[in-house]
Amino acid sequence: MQRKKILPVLHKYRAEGRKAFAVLLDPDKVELEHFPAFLHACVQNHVDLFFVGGSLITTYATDEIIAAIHQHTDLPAVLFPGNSLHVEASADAILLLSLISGRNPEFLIGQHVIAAPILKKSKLEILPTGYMLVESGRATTVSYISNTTPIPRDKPSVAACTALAGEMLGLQLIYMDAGSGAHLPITPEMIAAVRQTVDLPIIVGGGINTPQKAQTALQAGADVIVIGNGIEQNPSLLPAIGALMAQFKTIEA
Ligand code: 1GP
Repeated sequence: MQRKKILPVLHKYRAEGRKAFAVLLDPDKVELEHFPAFLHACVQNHVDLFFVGGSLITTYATDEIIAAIHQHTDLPAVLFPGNSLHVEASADAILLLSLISGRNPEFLIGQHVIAAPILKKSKLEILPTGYMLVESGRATTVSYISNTTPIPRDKPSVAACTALAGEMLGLQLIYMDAGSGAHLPITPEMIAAVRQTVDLPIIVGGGINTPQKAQTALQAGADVIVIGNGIEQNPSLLPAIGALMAQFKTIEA
């Protein structure tokens, strides 16, 4: 994916039956010394875009990470913010996340009001995203920080109705997230239920740490898979997922 508007590219991919691979970069975990080599490996292994951020950031090296992405790749850097402090204008786009699985007004609209004038001044592509947190077998940082209850993992219809409401409200993407480092990824049944209910591109992440789990999510209807922890803990996962993505691109493009 060249540096161009992201939403039209995701729609084009979806129309062509292609899938996208996003690597989540947690600014607290990126080692800048080894980062260029990692970025080159991402380019070689069919990564389409980077998500940068998380619900809690302590190092504030996001600008350096984005600069390195732009220096070493042509891939877009998309902010995955935890709150309005996490806006970084040098990125290409921002997932403007409304936490529609929760009932905390601060993450449905509050932080957005604070960020809106800053975003308006920036050149960031705004990606209005219905963010749905799904129970994953243990408490996650995002659930704790956002003070919201995830959707029970065995309730696909709750997820489907939540995504449908998000689509009706005009959101442009759905992000189904089990949370970073989730023990259990989102079930294919839940992904399929959302896929059958909305036309929007669907991003799926949280706990995808094997090619099989990635394939399951993609075959259930994910348009974009997001992997963070899995690659941090097991570098050989990157080429394994790259090989999987190559299959999807070759077979279905
Ligand atoms: C978390 O979806 C992302 O918000 C990625 O999760 O770190 O578990 O891959 P992992």
